[in-house]
Amino acid sequence: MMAKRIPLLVPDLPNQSDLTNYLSLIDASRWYTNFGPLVKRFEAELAQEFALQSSNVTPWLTTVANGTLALELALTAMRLPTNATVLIPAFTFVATASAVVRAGYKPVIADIDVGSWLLTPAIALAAMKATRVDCVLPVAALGCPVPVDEWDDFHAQTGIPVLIDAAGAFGNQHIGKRTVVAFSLHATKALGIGEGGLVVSHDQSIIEKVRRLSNFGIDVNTGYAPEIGTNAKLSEYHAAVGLAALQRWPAQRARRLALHRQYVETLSRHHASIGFQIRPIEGIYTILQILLPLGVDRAKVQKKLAGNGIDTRTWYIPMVQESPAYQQMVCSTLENAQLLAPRMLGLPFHLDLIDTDIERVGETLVESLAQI
Ligand code: T4K
Repeated sequence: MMAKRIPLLVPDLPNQSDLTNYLSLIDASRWYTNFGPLVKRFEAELAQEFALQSSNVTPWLTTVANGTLALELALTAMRLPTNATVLIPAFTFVATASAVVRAGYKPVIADIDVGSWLLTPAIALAAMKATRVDCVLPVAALGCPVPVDEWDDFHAQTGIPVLIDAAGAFGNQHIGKRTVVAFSLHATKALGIGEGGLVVSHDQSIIEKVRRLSNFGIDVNTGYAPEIGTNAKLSEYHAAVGLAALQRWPAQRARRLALHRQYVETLSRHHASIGFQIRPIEGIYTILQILLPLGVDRAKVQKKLAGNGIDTRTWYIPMVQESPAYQQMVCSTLENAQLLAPRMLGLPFHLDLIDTDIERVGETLVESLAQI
């Protein structure tokens, strides 16, 4: 008999009963979008959440329709020079690069650190010797937070603005004094609301500009549009899901922290040669991508796991520069990214997993590695 299927990712959003009260508020107000009361309340509660993380200093923030638009509008608001080049890592979701192009700039692709799988200030400084860099866009890859203090120092030292793509790092990523941070609230993220995004910064003017850009560029005080914007507003329905999601957040957060710790411990116990991204063990993640031992055929491991009902896939692979649209945009050798990518394998990681599922993933991996 085929073993029970273990799916790769199961989103965890509020259910119908969690939403009822908020939907009643929409029915009563007859207000559905355009910065309505639930969007404002959701933003206020999110701001409190960030204040808790940063010693009670509340940053400015604005919601948008998704994480890709959060990046695109933040880049537009940062007023980079015409034809600016924006440094991004090779190891990221393609939306990082597409947001740069859609904002009117040129992405330049750099390598990642071999341990954290992140673009670091040291890599950015090295890239700047080979190419012009007007902005750096480090990515919190697979939810691993980007060290904001180091990027604040980078900005102070070089004057180059830094936008952090923290699409998958809500709950992990701090904001920093000088950085602008974009989050995704997509269904697959820790605080999922279906589709949604967020731009957060201590720079009030950037956030006000992103908000204006998300509303066609219109200044609500004058009715005129000083610049060309788009429609990237969050609806009241999405805000309702967001408010319900925030109610569940402390409990879901604790469950995700425990899941990550248990998973890493179980896999390490099963097979010492499995590698991990160096990221805080006390983190809130929705993706776990391991590093197979050198020389192992990933396709064979995937086949073996699939035969035991275990879903796998690779995240951010093919890498950005491997897509035809971005092939010309590499600025230096991508040695680490190219060494690591063929060994990466995404395993099931979600809150429906029970202890025996995690054990089964570990045992099947050990068997497949022994056979290959
Ligand atoms: N920057 C970075 C670094 C990002 O990772 C992302 C998005 C962005 C920017 C842009 O943010 P958004 O504009 O998306 O807000 C998924 C997500 O759609 C995407 O949000 C995410 N990163 C990316 C890493 O993954 P796909 O095309 O790989 O998703 P898909 O449809 O294959 O689903 C992934 C898994 O989740 C599957 O196993 C199926 C399961 N799933 C998915 C959905 C949507 C469900 O079970 N139910 C669902 O409703 O992009």
